[in-house]
Amino acid sequence: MKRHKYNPIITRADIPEIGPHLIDVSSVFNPGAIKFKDKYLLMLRVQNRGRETFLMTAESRDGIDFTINPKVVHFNGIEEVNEKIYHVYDPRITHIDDQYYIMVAIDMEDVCRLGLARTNNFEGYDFIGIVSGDDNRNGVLFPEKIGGKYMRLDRPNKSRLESGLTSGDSICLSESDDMIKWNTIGEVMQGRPHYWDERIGAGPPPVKTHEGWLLVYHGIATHFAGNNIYQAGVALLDLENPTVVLARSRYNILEPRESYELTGQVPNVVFPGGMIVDDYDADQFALPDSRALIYYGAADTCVGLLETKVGELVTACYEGRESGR
Ligand code: BMA
Repeated sequence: MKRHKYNPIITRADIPEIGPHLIDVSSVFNPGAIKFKDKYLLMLRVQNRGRETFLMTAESRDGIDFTINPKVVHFNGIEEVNEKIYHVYDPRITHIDDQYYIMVAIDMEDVCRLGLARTNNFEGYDFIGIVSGDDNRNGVLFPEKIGGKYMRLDRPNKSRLESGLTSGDSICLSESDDMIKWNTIGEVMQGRPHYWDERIGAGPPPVKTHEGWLLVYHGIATHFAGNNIYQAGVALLDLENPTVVLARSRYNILEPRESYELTGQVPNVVFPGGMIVDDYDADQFALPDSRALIYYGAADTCVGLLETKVGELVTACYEGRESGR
């Protein structure tokens, strides 16, 4: 994984001022990413000085140099949700057929749920609904149906931490016919106690390769006095049955090391939410030699970019295995 030399590629100074709420904002982080009409598009989580959350988009021709669109994303219909919504954040974008789906975490009273919105132009957005009942986050849709069903990875928040916040240590697979009602099929991966990924959650939506579904995920190492270190790793899931993990990185592929990752609103965080692969074959399998760009939030403060190749990520899944591949 190579950090881009222009990192952090987006900081709060890049956010255009939009009165009255977005003036001299505090932070921009945890973007979703997708290719849209030959452009690289990010959906950014922007936080103002009132600790209020906004989503904004940014576009680029090369995936590196982004221009932020000076308007706030609104999901039409979200106002019909009957409960108080505090924050809509951490968007993950998946292209399925002719639509782009945006899965978000939504903070409500004492609970975080998944919400889903749809667009075909990144100008207007329809809110599809709240799509998880239980306390859940880190939802990502697969880019195609498997066995005739829509599929997603999610991360039920099963443990309540001392801070009162909830978190989780397993990524699950759910299926749906309509993207609204989801049934959990099973557990995909658990956190590995004592190692770098004690608690886990999916990162960007999985990428199809001939070796399996390539999943970049985040892992949290819990340390003394609540110091959590957010890192990134990678795994390969079976193409037909993604509850089966074919390989999983023993080592992280990214950990906080640079000053903008170590210091900020939440120190020691790298949080990948978007991955753009340039080249696919005719059956929509990512090519091993293709460039892969991974966008991540750094310290809940700014946006970083990593560059690698699909094949290198696949290799990282097997690295450190005693018996080799
Ligand atoms: C997670 C999410 C992310 C955030 C991370 C570190 O639980 O809230 O949005 O980046 O914590 O604060």
